[in-house]
Amino acid sequence: MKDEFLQDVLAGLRLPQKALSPKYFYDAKGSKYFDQICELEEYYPYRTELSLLPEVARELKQYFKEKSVSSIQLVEFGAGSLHKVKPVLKELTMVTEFTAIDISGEHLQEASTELAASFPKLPIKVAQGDFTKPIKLEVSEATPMGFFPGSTIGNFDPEDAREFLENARTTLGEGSYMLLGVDTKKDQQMLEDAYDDSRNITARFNKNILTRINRELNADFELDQFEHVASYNQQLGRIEMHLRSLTAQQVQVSGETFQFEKGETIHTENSYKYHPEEFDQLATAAGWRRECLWLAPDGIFAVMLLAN
Ligand code: AVJ
Repeated sequence: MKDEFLQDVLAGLRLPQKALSPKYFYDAKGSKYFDQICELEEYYPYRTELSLLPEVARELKQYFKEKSVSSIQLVEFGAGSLHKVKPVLKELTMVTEFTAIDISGEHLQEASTELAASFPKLPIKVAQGDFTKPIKLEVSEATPMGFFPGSTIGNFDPEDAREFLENARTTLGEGSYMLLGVDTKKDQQMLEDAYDDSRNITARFNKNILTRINRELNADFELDQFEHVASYNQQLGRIEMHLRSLTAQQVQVSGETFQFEKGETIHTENSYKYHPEEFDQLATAAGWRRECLWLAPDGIFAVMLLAN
């Protein structure tokens, strides 16, 4: 696991456009920073989706009643703090089991203990694994429904997003459903403010990946020699986060030397934004059909139900 982290980091820093995978943001400290991001006024995706979910879940309950679906196995992909599943479980009473899949075990174990306290009768399982690949679920009579909130799908390039949706369809199987949160295209300033907040929490979140590399991979990044950059790439429909070198400098990682020019960046994250119709095309290409769409006021965030 650690070796994989090292290999990924070395490979990323050898690229002409240096890059690191955003999945490495989430060590204990990074997960805490992300929770703080979710509290920010500027970071609209978290609160907007959270306020949509009770209504979504009430309507889903009606929808499944009409379809005579009486029990649901809910499967959260890339589960972190498990905040989002609570309003769903509260309203969608036909959920008879809950499985959370994620790569980072610690944070999730803690969160699942807390969830169990709120839903003492619900069987809760935690599965550690790569949720982007097909996974073997335990056999169940209940109808599987995937849950992928927070616009986490925005971290994938569209082609990888399609592949993820296809793999999720394999994991969940025939007759399953998928409930997804997708961030939408909107005013550029609003997008950029969400990823470059005035309290600099996102900057700290971004730079924390260097702290983690220093600690875990024997590196010597100097944090104050890099600055946080977040900008909307209109052409590609994505927010890009980078760490920009303020000087010409050298950095050692596990004995290998990396050269930075002044102004050169490490690309740390993409966060794709989709018009709902654009996303429909992606879902269709992955073998799903979109059944329902819930839009937040002014269309600033979308929740969708896909069926298979
Ligand atoms: C967890 C991927 C949904 O892209 O909005 C938040 C991560 N990065 N602020 C996002 C993130 C900077 C977030 N996702």
